[in-house]
Amino acid sequence: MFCDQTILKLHAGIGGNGCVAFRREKFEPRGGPNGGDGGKGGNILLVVNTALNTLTHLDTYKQFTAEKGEMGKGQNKHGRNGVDLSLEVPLGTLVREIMRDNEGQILEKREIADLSSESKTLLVAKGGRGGYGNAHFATSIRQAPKFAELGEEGESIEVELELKLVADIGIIGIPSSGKSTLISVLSNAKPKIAAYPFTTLIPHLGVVQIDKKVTYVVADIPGLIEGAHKGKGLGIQFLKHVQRCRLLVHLIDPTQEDALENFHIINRELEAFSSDLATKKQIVVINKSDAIDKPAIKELQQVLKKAIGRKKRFQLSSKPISAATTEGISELKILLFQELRKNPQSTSSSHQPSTDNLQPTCPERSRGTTDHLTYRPHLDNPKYFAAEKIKEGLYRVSGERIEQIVNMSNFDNREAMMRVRDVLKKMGIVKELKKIGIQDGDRLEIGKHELDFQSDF
Ligand SMILES: Nc1nc2c(ncn2[C@@H]2O[C@H](COP(=O)(O)OP(=O)(O)OP(=O)(O)O)[C@@H](O)[C@H]2O)c(=O)[nH]1
Ligand SMILES: [Mg+2]
Repeated sequence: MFCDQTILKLHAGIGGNGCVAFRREKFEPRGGPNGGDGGKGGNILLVVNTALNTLTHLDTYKQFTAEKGEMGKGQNKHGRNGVDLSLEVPLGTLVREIMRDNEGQILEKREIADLSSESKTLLVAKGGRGGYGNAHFATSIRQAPKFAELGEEGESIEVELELKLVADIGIIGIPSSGKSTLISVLSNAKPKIAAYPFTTLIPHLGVVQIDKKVTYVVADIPGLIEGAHKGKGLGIQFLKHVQRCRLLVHLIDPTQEDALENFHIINRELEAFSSDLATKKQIVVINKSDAIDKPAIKELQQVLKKAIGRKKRFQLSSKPISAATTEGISELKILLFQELRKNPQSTSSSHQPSTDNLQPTCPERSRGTTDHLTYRPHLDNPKYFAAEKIKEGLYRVSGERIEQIVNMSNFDNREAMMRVRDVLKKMGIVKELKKIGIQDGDRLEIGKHELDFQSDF
């Protein structure tokens, strides 16, 4: 089954709790704290695998959770980090974050990455930090802390993945014209080939090697028939993928009854689907030259030439090919390469083979290098916080660092609570809250907790 769109819920791993422990040695019965830190929760990564051409393998599951971090141990032993979960996606996968309202209705979809280059990895959900063990909190005043931090929850995100095949060239033509045979001799792709129409049910991508460094990608676009744009056959679901190609190869099957009418049918379908497709350059190539005699081929060439007339976007290849015997294939490889050089930019803006499009599409919310993109929902200055009055008696403080500390604190532990108060004071949050009018006994929301405000904070 071909799936080019899916929605997934991703939960990165929770961090391991920090440990509360004290040194117990023979001659040192009241040794210092030595509880180790918890391990980090596993991240979730989206990793491009160029051998894939569908999202079906992810669509079956819908939910993914990365491994949690292990708890810290005594003797300052760090808990093991959770293993990262790598989800493989095909080249050309668009990633959008989905925001929902309280009723679960989709409010907004925000594009966060376009995985259109090989060796792309997107860190889409970051694992939680491991909690500090009590050894971390020892100070000259607090020599024996009896608390440790809890592990931080991993990020959760709902994403929509949409596959837009990234091929430089799309091979089109009516069923059984030899598209799969052609891609199998041009490139490393090995699609199924057979003498009946609709043998190929999903597009196949293949890399054509010109020399060691120069390659281009071709895609076999199956299922185009009359009425495809109205949903007939398989064609409609693949036409959008053709939009990203820079060039089309239109294969003509001279053994079928009305080769010219078939040529028109395919073009009408493209035009009916989108005006963008109707302007894409087409190299028209007669296939199966081995199956028909030379005069008949010449005659067909004349007919096609006449039909094309002066329309510049069509170019009839002077050399017919035989995908079966490979006659004319090396010349076609070179011709296509030269044509691609003449059309460096895709007519649809989404695919550029340079590294320029490796930058995240939402830069203010993402960090990235050309090799490894990171999507981080909060990129605030960690020390930044905002204090606001929600209504009489209820205030809220938000900010990455303070929320992290509160969420990782064990509210059942008095000492842990005292540390939270210390941090609130040190970060200037208490002062700010007083400025905006907070009173003793008012409720204060921070992260996932609510606490009572006291002026001796
Ligand atoms: N004689 C001859 N037969 C060919 C040639 N190319 C393909 N064929 C045959 O034509 C039939 C259809 O070939 P495919 O490559 O499966 O055609 P397709 O366009 O991918 O067909 P669909 O996937 O069904 O759309 C097969 O039996 C092939 O062996 C050729 O150059 N010469
Ligand atoms: Mg095929």
